Amino acid sequence: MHSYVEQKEIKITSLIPLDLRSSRCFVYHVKGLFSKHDILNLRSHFNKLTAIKKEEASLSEREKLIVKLGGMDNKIRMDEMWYQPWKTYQERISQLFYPYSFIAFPTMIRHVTTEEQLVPWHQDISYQNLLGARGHQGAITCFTPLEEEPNECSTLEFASGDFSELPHLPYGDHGAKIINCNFVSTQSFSLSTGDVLVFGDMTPHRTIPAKNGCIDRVSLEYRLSMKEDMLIDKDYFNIEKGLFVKGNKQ
Ligand SMILES: O=C(O)CCC(=O)C(=O)O
Ligand SMILES: [Fe+2]
Repeated sequence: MHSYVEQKEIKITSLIPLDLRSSRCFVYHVKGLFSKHDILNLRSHFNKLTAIKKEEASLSEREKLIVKLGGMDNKIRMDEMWYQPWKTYQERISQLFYPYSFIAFPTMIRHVTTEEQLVPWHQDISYQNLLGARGHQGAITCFTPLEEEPNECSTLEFASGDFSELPHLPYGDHGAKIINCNFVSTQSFSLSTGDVLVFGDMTPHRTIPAKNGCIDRVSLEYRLSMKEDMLIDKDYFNIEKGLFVKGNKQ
């Protein structure tokens, strides 16, 4: 039983799998999970894809809301390039995350630019619950900034403690916000390019601006599940094999 949110810095040279199953409330700062080159390459890709603004009218209502919150339209999200960093250190990464081997496809790509887009205190399980039968239980998130200086951009803040599911209410355009968020202690991390934050679906977190007040940030949110939690007919990227697959849960 964990009585606190784990705050551990893990070096990628470790081949010991992260302890991801004993609690759904943890956060790890994994240093150098991805190659800096891959991450900056993805950032250039992002810049190219977003250089031409898409006509709002061609988007579905769901896409419009995602875009309003800083997310990207489906065409950009469907690009398989976003999974490339997982292939470079494939073997050691898949050992580190085992048995979380399936990343939901497509992934969330977020460009936070305004205060309204700062995500309020929440647990990811509450967003998964909003998806009903198409939501995942027990998924873990791998927050990955596509930035050269992540500490000069908005980041995530985490509540310390061991929490079960907390009551949420909708907040502005955001689907869920923890009602009582007077947390006793919180923590944030100093990230370098290629570092990620890995956390459970019960870990309370929110977006905060950088120390210098800057909000602007591009990041990816990979959500990983175990084989038994995959949804039927949903697409995933299998990190052990480096291939896209369909979920086959009955
Ligand atoms: O990118 C952000 O600021 C919020 C991300 C988040 O809540 C998540 O990845 O679960
Ligand atoms: Fe979240």
